[in-house]
Amino acid sequence: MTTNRELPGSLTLEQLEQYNREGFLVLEDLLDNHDMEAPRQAMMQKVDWIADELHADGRIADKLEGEPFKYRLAKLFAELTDQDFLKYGRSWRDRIEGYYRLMSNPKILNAVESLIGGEIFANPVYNVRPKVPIVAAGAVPWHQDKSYWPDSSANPVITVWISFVDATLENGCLHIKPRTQRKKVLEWHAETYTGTGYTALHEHQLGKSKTVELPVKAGTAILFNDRLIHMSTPNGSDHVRWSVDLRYQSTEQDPMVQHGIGFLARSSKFPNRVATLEDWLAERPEHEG
Ligand SMILES: O=C(O)CCC(=O)C(=O)O
Repeated sequence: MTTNRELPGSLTLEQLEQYNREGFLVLEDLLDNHDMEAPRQAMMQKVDWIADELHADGRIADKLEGEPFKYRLAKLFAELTDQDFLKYGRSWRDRIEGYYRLMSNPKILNAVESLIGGEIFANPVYNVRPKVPIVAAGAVPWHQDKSYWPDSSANPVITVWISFVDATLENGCLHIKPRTQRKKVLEWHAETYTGTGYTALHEHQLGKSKTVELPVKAGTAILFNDRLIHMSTPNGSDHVRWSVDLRYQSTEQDPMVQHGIGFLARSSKFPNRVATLEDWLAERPEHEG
């Protein structure tokens, strides 16, 4: 492994080269249990709220409080429909402390710094994804993320996708098309299969590019940019495929306020302006000191 101490951030030269050539990079075990604890608590808090509501509405008899993280949400909805689930959204973007802790995690920011430098803005588009077996919208069609913000000048936007349980072929891990990050943004359509309006590409637009399946252990991060073509398959398991996809860009770029309020996550030029938890909870993109 070549290490080069002159390089900013935590990635090695080989990792940078792999990212630049293939358009993605897998960082095995980037996060440990300690890093994952606060965001996992945030996910469990939301599941508590959902269980309380379903119980109060008489939809479930048991809130299944003792069920492990991996199973509880799947079991809560086992006798309900995917429409019941989609009431809570196909992915979640709540402002709960654990998500700020995750998005500000230095291990993540160090890796991102290698790609875009040390002035880092956390893009407003971040998703907590509880991919539940019964919900068709858990599977995401082939797409480029850029199709969700075609008019934004922000480039590149880096996705950091992190699994919170082992992501497997059975529970619907990520699949990507290497080297497609250099493609222009392809014409997309809204899929009709899940009814939730994912942007999607037709099979014929994928050309002959090969597919790489990315089963990964919990705590592993997959980095890619917003032109790389990717998808995920349905969850055929008995548990939830929990993951998050976070996004980062350089501070000079369009903050994409039409998608929400992101925040200044790291700055060596203006360290006092980095958003605190309180700023983030109040939807302030920077700390005003
Ligand atoms: O997590 C998934 O299943 C899909 C993620 C995705 O499409 C994304 O991060 O852009």
